[in-house]
Amino acid sequence: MDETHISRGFRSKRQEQTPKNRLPSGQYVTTDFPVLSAGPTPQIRVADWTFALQLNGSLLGKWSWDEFEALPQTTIKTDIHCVTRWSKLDTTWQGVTFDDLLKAVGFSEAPAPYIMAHCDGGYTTNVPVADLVGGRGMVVTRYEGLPIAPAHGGPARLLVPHLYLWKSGKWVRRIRFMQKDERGFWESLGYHNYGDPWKEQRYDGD
Ligand SMILES: Nc1nc2c(c(=O)[nH]1)N[C@H]1C(S)=C(S)[C@@H](COP(=O)(O)O)O[C@H]1N2
Ligand SMILES: [Mo]
Repeated sequence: MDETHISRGFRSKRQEQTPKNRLPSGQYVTTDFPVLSAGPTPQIRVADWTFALQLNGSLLGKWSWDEFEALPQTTIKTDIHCVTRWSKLDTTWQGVTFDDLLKAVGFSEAPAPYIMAHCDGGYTTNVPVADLVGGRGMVVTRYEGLPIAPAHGGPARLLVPHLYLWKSGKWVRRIRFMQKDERGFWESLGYHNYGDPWKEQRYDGD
């Protein structure tokens, strides 16, 4: 049996076996990893990379690459869902949970109910803190055990897998706490403010 035959058989079998309750409505399963970026891929050297947590213009914490790598590491396997309708099952990511970031700056709970993620290139996205705590959000630095490719957000991206993937800002450099919710890049351009794939919250008003 040739390899193409095996992999094709494997793929269709796998799609058949995808439980309905694992795929939000309007989504299909893909085995490749499309790249969706609103602008060019920035080339970021880890030697120049820093990551910061901010509140009202003041710095809560800032890490160099080596300092960030020394934070507690968590690995998760999760499905991801893009608003353009592809879903990818069982992706494995490693990085630092939002909970561990808070702990690292001495907070037992978040100082405000919303955050804006600020990314290299100017992309922004807003997320409620409730969707990041309890292990639900991370800043990840490895995909399938390897450094994340630049096109997919390397060296570090936000990962909020239970929301549409536009919330998972690539090249994240700064998370800013906000007392009042503000809209990020796509949220200001007609996409849903929250983006729950299980409720098909694709566009404003869904
Ligand atoms: N900085 C940044 N992050 C981003 C984007 C972007 O354009 N810039 N696109 C978002 C969108 S719309 C999606 S669907 C995912 C795509 O991630 P991927 O390219 O790794 O598949 O990244 C999100 N994060
Ligand atoms: Mo997207």
